[in-house]
Amino acid sequence: MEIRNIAIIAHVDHGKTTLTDAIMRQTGMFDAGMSMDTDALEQERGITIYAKNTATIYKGTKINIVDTPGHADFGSEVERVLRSIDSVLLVVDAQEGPMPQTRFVLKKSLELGLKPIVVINKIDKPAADPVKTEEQVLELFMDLGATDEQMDFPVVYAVGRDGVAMKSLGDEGKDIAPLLDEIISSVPAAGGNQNSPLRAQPFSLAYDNFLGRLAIARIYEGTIRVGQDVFVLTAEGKKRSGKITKLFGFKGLVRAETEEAAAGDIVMIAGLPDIFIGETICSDERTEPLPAIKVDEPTITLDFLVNDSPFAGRDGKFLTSRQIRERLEKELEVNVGLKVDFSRPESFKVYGRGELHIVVLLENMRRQGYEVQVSRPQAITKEENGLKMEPFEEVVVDTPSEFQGVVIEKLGKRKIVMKDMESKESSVRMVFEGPTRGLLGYRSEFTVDTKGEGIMTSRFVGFKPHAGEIERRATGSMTSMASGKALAFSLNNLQNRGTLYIGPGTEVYEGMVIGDASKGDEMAVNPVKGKNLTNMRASGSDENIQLAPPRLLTIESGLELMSEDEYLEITPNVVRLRKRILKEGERIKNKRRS
Ligand SMILES: Nc1nc2c(ncn2[C@@H]2O[C@H](COP(=O)(O)OP(=O)(O)OP(=O)(O)O)[C@@H](O)[C@H]2O)c(=O)[nH]1
Ligand SMILES: [Mg+2]
Repeated sequence: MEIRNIAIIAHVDHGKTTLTDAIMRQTGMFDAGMSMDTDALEQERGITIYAKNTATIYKGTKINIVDTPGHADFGSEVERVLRSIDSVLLVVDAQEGPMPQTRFVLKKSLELGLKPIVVINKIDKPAADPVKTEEQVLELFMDLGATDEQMDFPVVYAVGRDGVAMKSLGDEGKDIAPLLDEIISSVPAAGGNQNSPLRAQPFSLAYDNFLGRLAIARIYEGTIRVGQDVFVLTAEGKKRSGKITKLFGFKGLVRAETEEAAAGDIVMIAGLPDIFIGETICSDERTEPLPAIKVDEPTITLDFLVNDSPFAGRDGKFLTSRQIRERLEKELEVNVGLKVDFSRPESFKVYGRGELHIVVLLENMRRQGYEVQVSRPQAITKEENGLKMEPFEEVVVDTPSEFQGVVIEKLGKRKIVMKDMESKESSVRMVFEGPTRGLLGYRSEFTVDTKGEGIMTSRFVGFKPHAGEIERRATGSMTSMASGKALAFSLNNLQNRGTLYIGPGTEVYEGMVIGDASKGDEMAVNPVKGKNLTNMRASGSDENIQLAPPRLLTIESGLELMSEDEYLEITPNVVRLRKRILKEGERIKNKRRS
């Protein structure tokens, strides 16, 4: 059977998964309601986190599809996938037009010599302008130095949500067939000599409790079989041997066990417990290894510690250092961008590709019953030729024009400078560049400053010379000096002095941070203090107290808000911020000492 290998790429939310789902449904692989976004966290957040493989059969041709995540934190995963397929569907929202991640994934595709199929999607949106979007896409191709052949890309128009695609804008949309036909006719058939010795290369990893680590690999030459003895070659010229114990193809959402697979196909391989991205699996040890696949370096780091707050163990199942260690080791089996330093006994240093990358790991851990506390994320620095280097990001901001000033000012203070600006009617798009360090902790402030109307995306662009000191906004914490249940009476007095993270009835402990102090000073407060009796008679009951809704902490906002001398305590049900040193007296002494 002929094979086509494609990836679906786009900016976040432009409709990749919806389109993939429609293809799978209409080719009989999915029942109604099934989606590629199978992960609980993906469903909750409405975004794709993990690139996923699937396949379908259309008019007698097998189409292997990789649905990729659009969020920039997962961009390196997309890059790896692109190495292993033959064409991409570049999906562009007809209302938003090309966005930063559109540019990034297109650039990578063009560099790899791929010839994309452009899908102008969501043409049903009220302000959709498919013609203009197509022009912008063409400009983007030119900008990125596309070859003449790449510039001559086929275009398909779609309403992915309704499962319809059209070759021309005037056509009646009936089903997704026009897109599938385009894939069959313009994506080159996956080639490779099936009779040559085997050469395959993993581009993604998976894990199975019984089978251990699994490699998702593209077969470039030859045939792979269950029971086959193979060699694994690394780019550095190292060699190991192994045996294939199981093979799976993809079919809708299930993995379909198979005995053998041949050049051109994408399969999941079991039996190679220490296999890694980019290695070459081959049958003849004299084989030339395939060009390595680069795995991007981490950009931020933070410590994972055993939760030692007074409330530790209240709702988690897994608390110990050993349990956390084992969980992290398991994560490393599949999470390619992640690194962990286990060398210190009291805490594990975790390195990741961005805030969301870390948030997803923590969110998954708490759902699985873990408790952990973490330190404030920091950008990684390194030395290069005697120069101190740090990660830089490109930041793209779309905001109503009235907020332009405050955004430029705040980012400027964080050493993030504007490179480009483009005004539209009442909004403006600005492009900035600056250190990741400056961006950490800014997102929630941005949301407030732009009254929730601003959109900010950022993408790692590389390590650059250290940008110098950044003065952090002086936020103080309101820290509880007592333990007990917070009372509306005392919260009422405190809410004028900052933003509270807790509401009445919340149990607090000494050293727990219950809010931020707007004046910027550290405040020790007593949220459990009730009023005395004479007062109560005089001023009526608690019911009269009007409290503003608290700003409940999430893992994301907690990581942003926390200070250097704090930990974020994460349990299955609660996220709390706390001082590293719980007792106020000791904190003050410690501060004096340092
Ligand atoms: N109006 C309209 N909305 C659509 C269409 N296709 C998808 N959507 C909506 O757009 C949102 C994002 O769709 P997804 O398919 O999850 O987008 P995605 O590109 O996979 O997103 P990420 O994987 O997170 O980058 C969802 O709310 C969809 O219902 C469409 O054709 N028209
Ligand atoms: Mg998606």
